[in-house]
Amino acid sequence: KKYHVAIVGATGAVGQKMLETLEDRNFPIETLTLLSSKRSAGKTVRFQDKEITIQEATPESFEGVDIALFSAGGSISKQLAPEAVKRGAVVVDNTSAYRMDPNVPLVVPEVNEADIEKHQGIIANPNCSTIQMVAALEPIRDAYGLKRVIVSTYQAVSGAGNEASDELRNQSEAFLNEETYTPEILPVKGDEHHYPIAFNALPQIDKFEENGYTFEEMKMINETKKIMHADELHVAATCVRLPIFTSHAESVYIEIDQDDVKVDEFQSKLANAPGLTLEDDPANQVYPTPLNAEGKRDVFVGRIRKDLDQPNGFHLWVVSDNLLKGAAWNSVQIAESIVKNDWLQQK
Ligand code: 11C
Repeated sequence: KKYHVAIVGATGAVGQKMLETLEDRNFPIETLTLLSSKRSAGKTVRFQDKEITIQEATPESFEGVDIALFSAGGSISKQLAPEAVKRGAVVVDNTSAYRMDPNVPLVVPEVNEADIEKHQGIIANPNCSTIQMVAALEPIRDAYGLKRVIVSTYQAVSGAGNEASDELRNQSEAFLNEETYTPEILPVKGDEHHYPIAFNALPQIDKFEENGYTFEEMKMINETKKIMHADELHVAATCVRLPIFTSHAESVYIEIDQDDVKVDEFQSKLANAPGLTLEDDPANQVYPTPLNAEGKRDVFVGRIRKDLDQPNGFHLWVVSDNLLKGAAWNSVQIAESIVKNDWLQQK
């Protein structure tokens, strides 16, 4: 069986990776409809040796669509995802619009694939930095229980879209040429102040909330609890943007429910888990890096150490391509699960 698939936001950083991933995975597509804002409509894109013209997304665009992958910003999802559902499509939404809605499953297939079945038309794809962390935590939680997570992130600019990547490239050139430049996008497009990202580190991703955490940090906290079905888990996050084009890295400190777990046991749980690659051999300087993870679908884990004071504490370093497992690949994985399990209809 083949399906009518639509991508909303086909020209964006994630939309482009969705196209590549559907092609790489040979997803069973009968018809592919590419949708965007009015501004990008009319452009053409190559898919499996065919030129496809991008159309402006309207409610009627979803007539006959089976699966719609949305990645065009929260307001477009709010406006058009219900229209797609009304017309019989299942929506996999890669924005934060519906993630915390109790009627919407928030899914990382390695952690909670079964939640997809309960969908009422929309399934949410989590935030990129959350996805790679929970994929690494799940085998540990499953084996030893999990009490606390404290994460600091080292995030790539492509998380903020193609224009943030352009800003890093242009600023870096200007900086090296000793030319002046005016930051315009980062840390957050539309916020009051902008700071250089080239040769810098910005401890702000998304806007600040009243509690002093940024929205990105609150996404990591709230989404982790929802995906892992663990309201009682303690999670704290500090999210930082670095001058990296692709792949987020994370330093994660965790406390498990057991005191006597050895590092090699812990490593073997991660080495055998789906979607994870263990790269952890300090004697030979083997550990994950963002450049190495780029273009790969797995989540890479290394630098695993026991805390020196806390008997149930471990430190790990988690790296993944933010546009693939963090976005496009996780969405396509959800779509593959829907098709494989025949979960297109709402229960
Ligand atoms: C970033 N994590 O790196 C963000 C991008 O909620 O899907 C992903 C935004 C989201 O800026």
